[in-house]
Amino acid sequence: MKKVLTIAGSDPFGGAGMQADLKTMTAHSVYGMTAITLITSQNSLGFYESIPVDTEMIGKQIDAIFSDDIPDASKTGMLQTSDTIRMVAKKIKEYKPKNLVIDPVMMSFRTIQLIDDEAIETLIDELLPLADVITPNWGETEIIAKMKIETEDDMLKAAKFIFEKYGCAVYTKSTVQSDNANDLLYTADGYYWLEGEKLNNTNIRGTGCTLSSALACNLAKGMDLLSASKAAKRYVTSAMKNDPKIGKGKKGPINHSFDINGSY
Ligand code: PXL
Repeated sequence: MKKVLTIAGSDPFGGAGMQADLKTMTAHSVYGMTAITLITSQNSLGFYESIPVDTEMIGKQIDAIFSDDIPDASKTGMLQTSDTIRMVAKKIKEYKPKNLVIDPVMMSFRTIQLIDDEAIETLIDELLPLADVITPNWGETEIIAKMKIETEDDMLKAAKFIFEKYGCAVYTKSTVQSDNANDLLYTADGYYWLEGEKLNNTNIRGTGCTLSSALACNLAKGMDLLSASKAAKRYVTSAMKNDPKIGKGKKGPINHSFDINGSY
């Protein structure tokens, strides 16, 4: 069985973070492993509080995994502090994980900053150069490329800048104001538009975590980056369309299990 590791935070409501990652891994029939970086208190109504896991303990979780079995792919999610990011970077340099997907979690949409300015700088400087592929959303792509993005041309310019500066492939997601949901994959072999229809769904919580996890699962299974990206986008789109209607809030979760039968 293929194994996939997520190094990410916990969302008790189960829509985002390592809970979304693990559900995605189960839906992809891979064996999920977790190193938890922070614990949050949140639900579909809001984000209340978060506390980072002790830095040494983050390192020890990663040690426990790699000293026993080697994941076929790994992904990182929310890393809240510079100390956390430095520890994760140190462990990545030590274990050199295959198929490393870095979801540079900094911004919710384009407006809400999830980690402080120092952590953003540390993430960009220390983690991005280690990635095989990164999956920034609109706001994160703007921060990393240090430019405003309004058009598809801007997306392409930003992805090219990031690829050339940090040496990682870039999967960047369409802007909210766009009338489609076309994402862009920029790789050493060229760039590809991954076409998608704009959905009017509001249940979009955890879609970024889910996409980066699905991508890691597909890479673990041996798919090439383009096929893995297309399949990951298809999975997230279907999980959004199958709205499980969980919670009172507007931005509810997606249905990670839409294709799991559940009877044994
Ligand atoms: O979607 C980014 C994200 C990732 N991981 C955790 C989160 C969030 C956003 O709230 O809470 C744990």
